[in-house]
Amino acid sequence: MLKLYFAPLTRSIRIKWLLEELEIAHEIVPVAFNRDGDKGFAQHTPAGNFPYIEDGDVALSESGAIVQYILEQYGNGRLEPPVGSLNRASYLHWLHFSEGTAAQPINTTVWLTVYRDDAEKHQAIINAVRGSANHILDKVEQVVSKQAFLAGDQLTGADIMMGFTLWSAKMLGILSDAHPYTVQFLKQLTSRPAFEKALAESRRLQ
Ligand SMILES: N[C@@H](CCC(=O)N[C@@H](CS)C(=O)NCC(=O)O)C(=O)O
Repeated sequence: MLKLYFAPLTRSIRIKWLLEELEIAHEIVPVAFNRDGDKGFAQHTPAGNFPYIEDGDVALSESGAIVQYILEQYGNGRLEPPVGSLNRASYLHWLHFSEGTAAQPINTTVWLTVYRDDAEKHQAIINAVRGSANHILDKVEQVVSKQAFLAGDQLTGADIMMGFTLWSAKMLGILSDAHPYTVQFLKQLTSRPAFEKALAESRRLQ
Protein backbone atom coordinates (compact mmCIF):
# COMPACT_ATOMS: atom_id res chain seq x y z
CA MET A 1 0.00 0.00 0.00
CA LEU A 2 1.18 3.55 -0.78
CA LYS A 3 2.89 5.10 2.26
CA LEU A 4 2.79 8.85 2.88
CA TYR A 5 5.26 10.28 5.38
CA PHE A 6 3.18 13.00 7.01
CA ALA A 7 3.99 15.89 9.32
CA PRO A 8 1.35 18.39 10.48
CA LEU A 9 1.02 21.74 8.67
CA THR A 10 3.35 20.70 5.85
CA ARG A 11 2.92 20.05 2.15
CA SER A 12 2.09 16.45 3.14
CA ILE A 13 -1.45 17.89 3.36
CA ARG A 14 -1.50 18.25 -0.44
CA ILE A 15 -0.83 14.57 -0.95
CA LYS A 16 -3.28 13.36 1.68
CA TRP A 17 -5.89 15.68 0.09
CA LEU A 18 -5.22 14.23 -3.38
CA LEU A 19 -5.35 10.63 -2.10
CA GLU A 20 -8.69 11.37 -0.43
CA GLU A 21 -10.12 13.02 -3.57
CA LEU A 22 -9.18 9.92 -5.57
CA GLU A 23 -10.19 7.52 -2.77
CA ILE A 24 -6.86 5.70 -2.92
CA ALA A 25 -6.07 3.42 0.01
CA HIS A 26 -2.87 4.57 1.73
CA GLU A 27 -0.92 4.34 4.94
CA ILE A 28 0.12 7.44 6.86
CA VAL A 29 3.59 7.30 8.41
CA PRO A 30 3.47 10.00 11.08
CA VAL A 31 6.76 11.89 11.47
CA ALA A 32 7.26 14.76 13.92
CA PHE A 33 8.43 17.99 12.28
CA ASN A 34 11.98 18.85 13.32
CA ARG A 35 11.91 22.57 14.10
CA ASP A 36 15.68 22.98 13.83
CA GLY A 37 15.17 25.33 10.89
CA ASP A 38 18.82 26.39 10.57
CA LYS A 39 19.87 22.99 9.27
CA GLY A 40 17.40 22.43 6.42
CA PHE A 41 16.61 18.96 5.10
CA ALA A 42 16.76 17.78 8.71
CA GLN A 43 13.43 15.99 8.66
CA HIS A 44 13.16 12.34 9.60
CA THR A 45 12.16 11.11 6.16
CA PRO A 46 14.50 9.42 3.66
CA ALA A 47 14.56 12.65 1.57
CA GLY A 48 15.02 14.92 4.60
CA ASN A 49 11.81 16.84 3.95
CA PHE A 50 8.06 16.52 3.42
CA PRO A 51 6.15 15.22 1.61
CA TYR A 52 7.67 11.83 0.83
CA ILE A 53 6.00 8.69 -0.48
CA GLU A 54 6.87 5.05 -1.00
CA ASP A 55 4.82 3.00 -3.41
CA GLY A 56 6.23 -0.44 -4.15
CA ASP A 57 9.69 0.18 -5.63
CA VAL A 58 9.03 3.89 -6.09
CA ALA A 59 10.25 6.44 -3.53
CA LEU A 60 9.51 10.08 -4.27
CA SER A 61 9.72 13.57 -2.81
CA GLU A 62 8.62 16.99 -4.25
CA SER A 63 4.91 17.52 -3.90
CA GLY A 64 4.38 18.45 -7.57
CA ALA A 65 6.15 15.31 -8.75
CA ILE A 66 4.15 13.22 -6.28
CA VAL A 67 0.85 14.72 -7.50
CA GLN A 68 1.83 14.00 -11.10
CA TYR A 69 2.97 10.45 -10.23
CA ILE A 70 -0.24 9.62 -8.36
CA LEU A 71 -2.43 11.00 -11.17
CA GLU A 72 -0.48 9.05 -13.80
CA GLN A 73 -0.53 5.87 -11.77
CA TYR A 74 -4.00 5.93 -10.25
CA GLY A 75 -5.91 8.90 -11.69
CA ASN A 76 -7.49 7.18 -14.71
CA GLY A 77 -7.91 10.63 -16.22
CA ARG A 78 -9.39 12.19 -13.10
CA LEU A 79 -8.26 15.61 -11.79
CA GLU A 80 -6.32 16.65 -14.89
CA PRO A 81 -7.38 17.90 -18.32
CA PRO A 82 -6.41 15.39 -21.04
CA VAL A 83 -3.12 15.91 -22.91
CA GLY A 84 -3.88 18.01 -25.99
CA SER A 85 -7.01 19.62 -24.53
CA LEU A 86 -7.39 23.39 -24.34
CA ASN A 87 -7.10 23.49 -20.54
CA ARG A 88 -3.98 21.31 -20.38
CA ALA A 89 -1.54 24.22 -20.74
CA SER A 90 -3.12 26.27 -17.94
CA TYR A 91 -3.23 23.10 -15.81
CA LEU A 92 0.54 22.67 -16.26
CA HIS A 93 1.10 26.37 -15.58
CA TRP A 94 -0.71 26.35 -12.22
CA LEU A 95 0.61 22.94 -11.21
CA HIS A 96 4.17 24.30 -11.44
CA PHE A 97 3.46 27.94 -10.53
CA SER A 98 2.33 26.91 -7.05
CA GLU A 99 5.80 25.67 -6.04
CA GLY A 100 8.05 27.23 -8.67
CA THR A 101 6.82 30.81 -8.18
CA ALA A 102 4.05 31.27 -5.59
CA ALA A 103 5.73 29.36 -2.76
CA GLN A 104 8.85 31.55 -2.81
CA PRO A 105 7.50 34.55 -0.81
CA ILE A 106 5.58 32.16 1.47
CA ASN A 107 8.75 30.16 2.21
CA THR A 108 10.72 33.32 2.97
CA THR A 109 7.97 34.62 5.26
CA VAL A 110 7.74 31.29 7.13
CA TRP A 111 11.53 31.18 7.46
CA LEU A 112 11.77 34.70 8.87
CA THR A 113 8.62 34.84 11.00
CA VAL A 114 7.98 31.25 12.13
CA TYR A 115 11.32 29.41 12.20
CA ARG A 116 13.38 32.33 13.53
CA ASP A 117 12.71 34.62 16.46
CA ASP A 118 14.31 37.83 15.10
CA ALA A 119 11.69 38.91 12.54
CA GLU A 120 12.08 42.58 13.56
CA LYS A 121 15.62 42.58 12.06
CA HIS A 122 14.29 41.47 8.69
CA GLN A 123 11.28 43.75 8.29
CA ALA A 124 12.48 45.18 4.95
CA ILE A 125 12.71 41.69 3.41
CA ILE A 126 9.36 40.68 4.92
CA ASN A 127 7.74 43.78 3.36
CA ALA A 128 9.41 43.19 0.01
CA VAL A 129 8.24 39.58 -0.26
CA ARG A 130 4.76 40.71 0.77
CA GLY A 131 4.77 42.88 -2.37
CA SER A 132 5.80 39.94 -4.49
CA ALA A 133 3.11 37.74 -2.86
CA ASN A 134 0.47 40.36 -3.70
CA HIS A 135 1.56 40.33 -7.31
CA ILE A 136 1.17 36.53 -7.35
CA LEU A 137 -2.27 36.76 -5.70
CA ASP A 138 -3.33 39.30 -8.35
CA LYS A 139 -2.67 36.62 -10.98
CA VAL A 140 -4.79 34.06 -9.13
CA GLU A 141 -7.53 36.65 -8.58
CA GLN A 142 -7.73 37.38 -12.32
CA VAL A 143 -8.41 33.71 -13.06
CA VAL A 144 -10.75 32.73 -10.22
CA SER A 145 -12.88 35.84 -10.72
CA LYS A 146 -13.84 34.35 -14.09
CA GLN A 147 -13.93 30.58 -13.59
CA ALA A 148 -14.51 28.05 -10.83
CA PHE A 149 -11.05 26.43 -10.85
CA LEU A 150 -7.59 27.34 -12.08
CA ALA A 151 -7.70 25.17 -15.19
CA GLY A 152 -11.37 25.45 -16.08
CA ASP A 153 -14.64 24.45 -14.48
CA GLN A 154 -13.40 21.32 -12.74
CA LEU A 155 -11.05 20.61 -9.84
CA THR A 156 -7.58 19.45 -10.90
CA GLY A 157 -4.28 18.60 -9.23
CA ALA A 158 -3.25 22.21 -9.89
CA ASP A 159 -5.97 23.46 -7.49
CA ILE A 160 -4.66 21.06 -4.86
CA MET A 161 -1.11 22.33 -5.36
CA MET A 162 -2.14 26.00 -5.33
CA GLY A 163 -4.78 25.41 -2.65
CA PHE A 164 -2.14 24.52 -0.07
CA THR A 165 -0.11 27.59 -1.06
CA LEU A 166 -3.17 29.82 -0.65
CA TRP A 167 -4.07 28.16 2.64
CA SER A 168 -0.55 28.92 3.93
CA ALA A 169 -0.83 32.49 2.64
CA LYS A 170 -4.12 32.92 4.52
CA MET A 171 -2.62 31.58 7.76
CA LEU A 172 0.32 33.98 7.45
CA GLY A 173 -2.01 36.94 6.87
CA ILE A 174 -0.70 37.37 3.31
CA LEU A 175 -4.01 36.45 1.66
CA SER A 176 -6.69 38.90 2.77
CA ASP A 177 -9.92 40.53 1.63
CA ALA A 178 -7.85 42.57 -0.84
CA HIS A 179 -8.24 39.43 -3.03
CA PRO A 180 -11.92 38.56 -2.44
CA TYR A 181 -12.35 36.04 -5.26
CA THR A 182 -9.23 34.19 -4.14
CA VAL A 183 -10.50 34.11 -0.54
CA GLN A 184 -13.79 32.68 -1.81
CA PHE A 185 -11.95 30.18 -4.03
CA LEU A 186 -9.90 29.00 -1.03
CA LYS A 187 -13.09 28.66 1.07
CA GLN A 188 -14.60 26.49 -1.62
CA LEU A 189 -11.47 24.29 -1.76
CA THR A 190 -11.12 23.92 2.00
CA SER A 191 -14.77 22.95 2.41
CA ARG A 192 -14.24 19.86 0.27
CA PRO A 193 -14.49 16.67 2.37
CA ALA A 194 -11.12 15.46 1.04
CA PHE A 195 -9.36 18.62 2.24
CA GLU A 196 -11.16 18.38 5.58
CA LYS A 197 -9.85 14.82 6.00
CA ALA A 198 -6.30 15.98 5.25
CA LEU A 199 -6.61 18.84 7.72
CA ALA A 200 -8.06 16.48 10.35
CA GLU A 201 -4.97 14.28 9.94
CA SER A 202 -2.74 17.31 10.38
CA ARG A 203 -4.60 18.33 13.56
CA ARG A 204 -4.59 14.77 14.90
CA LEU A 205 -0.79 14.61 14.64
CA GLN A 206 -0.07 18.15 15.81
N1 LIG B 1 9.33 22.06 -3.24
C1 LIG B 1 9.22 21.07 -2.19
C2 LIG B 1 9.32 21.77 -0.85
C3 LIG B 1 9.46 20.78 0.28
C4 LIG B 1 9.52 21.51 1.62
O1 LIG B 1 10.10 22.58 1.76
N2 LIG B 1 8.93 20.88 2.64
C5 LIG B 1 8.94 21.44 3.97
C6 LIG B 1 7.66 21.18 4.70
S1 LIG B 1 6.27 21.86 3.89
C7 LIG B 1 10.05 20.78 4.75
O2 LIG B 1 10.10 19.57 4.86
N3 LIG B 1 10.94 21.62 5.29
C8 LIG B 1 11.99 21.20 6.13
C9 LIG B 1 13.31 21.06 5.47
O3 LIG B 1 13.41 21.19 4.22
O4 LIG B 1 14.24 20.82 6.22
C10 LIG B 1 7.89 20.32 -2.36
O5 LIG B 1 6.97 20.87 -2.97
O6 LIG B 1 7.78 19.19 -1.88
